Formats: sequence, structure tokens, C-alpha cells
Amino acid sequence: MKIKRTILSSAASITLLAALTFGSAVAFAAGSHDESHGHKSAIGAPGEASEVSRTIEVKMFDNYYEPEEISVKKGETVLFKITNAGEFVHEFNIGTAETHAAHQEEMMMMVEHGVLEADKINREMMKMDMGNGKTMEHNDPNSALLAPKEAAEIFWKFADDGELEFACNVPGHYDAGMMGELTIQ
Ligand SMILES: [Cu+2]
Repeated sequence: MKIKRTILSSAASITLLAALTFGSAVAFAAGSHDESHGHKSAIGAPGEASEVSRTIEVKMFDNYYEPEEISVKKGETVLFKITNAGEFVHEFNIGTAETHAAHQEEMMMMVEHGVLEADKINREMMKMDMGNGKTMEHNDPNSALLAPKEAAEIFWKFADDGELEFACNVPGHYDAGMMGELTIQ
């Protein structure tokens, strides 16, 4: 009787352990997702077209932006009209130094997998399952990854503060200076 109860309770604790492990694995995955895709609360949130108070045109060249710096108002919703006027693939990504660093690692992986070439984006390959249910698709609302001559629009609502940067995380571009300060006033 005593032995049987011990077995039962250890089976119960294994189940509990499994539940706890599973729970923490999920929490970890969610946490790392936040890190790689930006702390949404700090960098702002996707904006509504009806709330746009200003349009800012951004041109991407090899390897710099025009304008070089951007300043926005607290809580403002901005429509960014982005054009890639360069000869290489570039990105306009709203984030912090930390989120850009994390994103650069993802982009490095895209280059290693042949998804990203210097002057070409293989969008079909981006949809491939990486074996973990994830893909390399880039449709984050805070960024636009563009091949030469492509254009995109980003509606973004800024928070009240934050130390933000807009940057290109294509390998080597950020370090070459393809980033700018995004000041909230
Ligand atoms: Cu670039």
C-alpha cells in the first residue's frame, strides 16, 4: 500500500514537472521573441492610417538614409514612405540598439541560407519552414526590407519616450553607418 502510494505520487510529480517545464519553455519562447522583434511598448506600436499626423519620406541608398536623422512628437502616428534608391537590399527598421543587434543575427542567418543576396530578396524561400515551425518571413510592422527600386509604407505610432534608432540590419550595413537617431520630442 505504501509503495503504491509512493509510485502514484511520483507519477503525479512527473506530470507536474512536465507541465512546469512546458510552461517555462513557452514563456522563454515568448520572451526571446520580444527581444528579437523589439519591445513594442518602448518602440511604439503599429499605427492607424486614420491617425496619421505627418508623412516622412525616407530614401535608402548604399549605405545611408536620407534624411540622416528623424524626430517625431510624443504619441504621434507617422506614415513613413520608404524607397530603396540604392543598388543593394536595404531595410528600414524602427527599434533600439538592442533590437537591431538581435535582428542583425537573424539577417545573418538569412544570408547564410541564401534567402538574402546583396541585391535580391528570395521571398519564396523566406516562407520555408525552418524545421521549428518558424519561417524567415519579414513582415514585422516596424520594418520594411526592400530590394532595389522597391517601396513600402509603414504606419507607426510612437510612445512618449524611448531611445530609438532607425537602422538597416542587412549584414555589414549598420556597422557601415546605415542607421540614424530617431528622437521623440
Ligand atoms: Cu542597408
